[in-house]
Amino acid sequence: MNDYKTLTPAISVAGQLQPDDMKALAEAGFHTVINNRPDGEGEDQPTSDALAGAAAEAGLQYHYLPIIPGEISDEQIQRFGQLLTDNRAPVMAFCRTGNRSSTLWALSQSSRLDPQTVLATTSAAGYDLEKQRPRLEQRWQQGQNADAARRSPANDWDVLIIGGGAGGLAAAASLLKRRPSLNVAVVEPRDTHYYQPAWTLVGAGAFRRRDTARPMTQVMPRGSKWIRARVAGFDPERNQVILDDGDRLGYRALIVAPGLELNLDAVEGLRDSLGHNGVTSNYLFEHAPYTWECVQNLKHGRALFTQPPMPIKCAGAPQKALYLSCHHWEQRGVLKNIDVHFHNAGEALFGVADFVPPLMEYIRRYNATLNFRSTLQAVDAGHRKAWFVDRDQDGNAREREESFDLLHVTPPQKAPAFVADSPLANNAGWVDLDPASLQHPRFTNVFALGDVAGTSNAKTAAAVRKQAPVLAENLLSVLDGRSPGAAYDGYGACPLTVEKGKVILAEFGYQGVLQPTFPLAPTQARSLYWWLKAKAMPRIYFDLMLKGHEWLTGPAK
Ligand code: FAD
Ligand code: UQ1
Repeated sequence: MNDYKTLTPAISVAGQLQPDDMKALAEAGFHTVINNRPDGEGEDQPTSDALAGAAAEAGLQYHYLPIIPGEISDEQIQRFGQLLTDNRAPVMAFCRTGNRSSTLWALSQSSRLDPQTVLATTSAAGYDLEKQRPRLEQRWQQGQNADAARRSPANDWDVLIIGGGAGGLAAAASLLKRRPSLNVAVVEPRDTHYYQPAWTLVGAGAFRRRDTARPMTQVMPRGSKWIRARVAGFDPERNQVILDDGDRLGYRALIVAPGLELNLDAVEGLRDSLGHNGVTSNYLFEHAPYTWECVQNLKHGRALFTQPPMPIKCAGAPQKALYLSCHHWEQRGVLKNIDVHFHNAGEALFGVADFVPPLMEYIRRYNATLNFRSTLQAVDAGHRKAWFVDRDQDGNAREREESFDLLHVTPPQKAPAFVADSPLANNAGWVDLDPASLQHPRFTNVFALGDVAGTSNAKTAAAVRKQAPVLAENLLSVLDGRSPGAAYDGYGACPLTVEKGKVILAEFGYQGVLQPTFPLAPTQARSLYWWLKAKAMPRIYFDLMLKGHEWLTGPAK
C-alpha cells in the first residue's frame, strides 16, 4: 500500500489506493474510505465500483466524492465535512497524490479551525496548501461571524447535560462536588423526575407510585441550571446542541444522557391495548399500578410475560414481574389454576450464566413455561389475543397466536431518534463511546452515560452510580487539557425480586464478570437484599447518588 499521511487521529490521506489495500486499511484500524479521484482519470486506475466492493468485503464504509483538480465547489466541501461527521473515524481519504483530499479536509475544517492551524497540519503531512490561504481566511471569517450571531452569553456553558434522569443528574452532582464553580446546565423537558427501579414494586403492590415521582426542581443538583427544553440534534463540530425550536446552546463539554425510548409502535396494537383487559406494563409510570390490579383480580386463566430483543433497560425486570405475580398467586392458593408463560425474544433466562440455575429453581417452583426466541408482534386487548413470532435454532420463523387473561409487556426499546440520527451515534444508534473512559472517540469533549451509552454494560441506575464519578473525573481532565485517567469497569446490578420479600442481587461488569458488593454468596436469594431494593435503595438514589455522595464507588485509574 502507498504511504499514507495522518492529518489528525480522525483522518489520514493517501495517493491512489488499490482494491487490495482495503484489507490492510481495515487491519490498520480504519473504518471509512473516501475516494476523491474521478473514475477514468488515469490509465490503470481501478474503478470506484471495484474499490467499493473491496472496501465492503473488508468491512469498511466507502464513499465516492470525485473532485476535478482545481475545481472544488462549496457544496463538495460541505459534503466532505458531512462525510467526516457521519462516518466512523478514522477515515482514509485518497485521490491521485492525496493533494485534493487534504485540500478538501482543510477547507471543510476552515470555519472552525483558523488558517494557520489548518496549513500547519497539512504542511506537516507534506502538502503545501499555501495557495488556498485566501479561501481558508474567507471561510474562517464567515464561520466566526456565524458563531458570533448564534451565541449569546446566556447560552454558553462549561458543561451542558442532555437529560435530567438518573444519568444527567448524577453526573451534574459529581461534577459540581468536584468543582463547584463550574457553569453547568441540564436540558430536560419534563417537570417530573422518575425513580423507575421502583415501578417493578409498584406492579406488585409493594411501593406507592407517587413516591417514584419528584418535581424536577427538587432533584436538580444545587449549583446547576435547569433549562426546560427538548434537544432535537447535535452540532459537535461547533460545540452546540440544537433545541426543537431551532435555538442553539453552546458548551465546552457535553454530557449526553437522555435515556432510551420505549418503542410501543413496534408491537401492533400495543399502544391502544395497554391499560385494558389485562394488558399492562411496569415499564410505564401510567400502567404499573394496573399490573397490581390485574394480578390481584386474576384467580384462574393464562398469564403471559414478554421480553423483547436486547438491549433493554434493567434486563431482569420482565421476569421480576413474573416472579412477583406468581408469588402473590402462590400465597393466595390460586397459582395452580393459572397457566404462566414467559416469552423471551432472547436465548437465555439471564445474560450471566451464574444466575440461571437459582432463577430456574423459581421457574420450576412457579410452574412457568419458558418460550425462548419468541417475540411479541401484535396484541388485541379487545379479543384478549397476542401474536408471537417464534424462531427455531436455525432461525426459521413461525407465527403463533395465544389467548391471555393477563399480558405483561416489556416494550421493545431503542436509542432516541435524535441521537441515532446524529454524528455522535454508533452503528446501532447509541452514543459511540470508549467503554472505560466514557468519552466519545471523535468528539473528545463529548461524554455519555446511562441507558443511551453505546457500552455493553447492563442498562441500570446501578451502572449510572458507578459511571457518574468516572465521567466527572475524565470530563474535568479534558477541560483542563489532560487525557482521561479514570476507568469504568462495566458494573451494573439487577436486583431480581424472586419473591415478595427476597432478592437475588446480580452484580456484574463487562463480559459478565461477577462484582458482588457484599462478601456473601452472590446467587443466593436474600431478604436483606429485598430490604436494600425496597427500602434503602430509593434513599441511596435520591440522597446519595443524585447529590454527588459517591457511596461504595471510587473511579478506578
Ligand atoms: P432516564 O432516567 O430514563 O432519564 C432520561 C431523561 O432524559 C428523562 O428525564 C427524559 O425526559 C430526558 N430526555 C429524553 N429525551 C430528551 C431530549 N430530547 N432532550 C432533553 N432531555 C431528554 N435500574 C437499576 O439499577 N435497578 C433496578 O432494579 C431497575 N429496575 C428497573 C425497572 C423498570 C421497570 C425500569 C423501567 C427501569 C429499571 N431500571 C433499574 C433502569 C433505570 O431506571 C435506568 O437504567 C436509569 O433510569 C437510566 O438513567 P438515564 O439517565 O440514562 O435515563
Ligand atoms: C444500585 O446501585 C442502584 O442504583 C442506585 C440500583 O438502582 C436503583 C439498584 O437497583 C442496585 C441493586 C444497586 C446496587 C447497589 C448496591 C449498594 C449493592
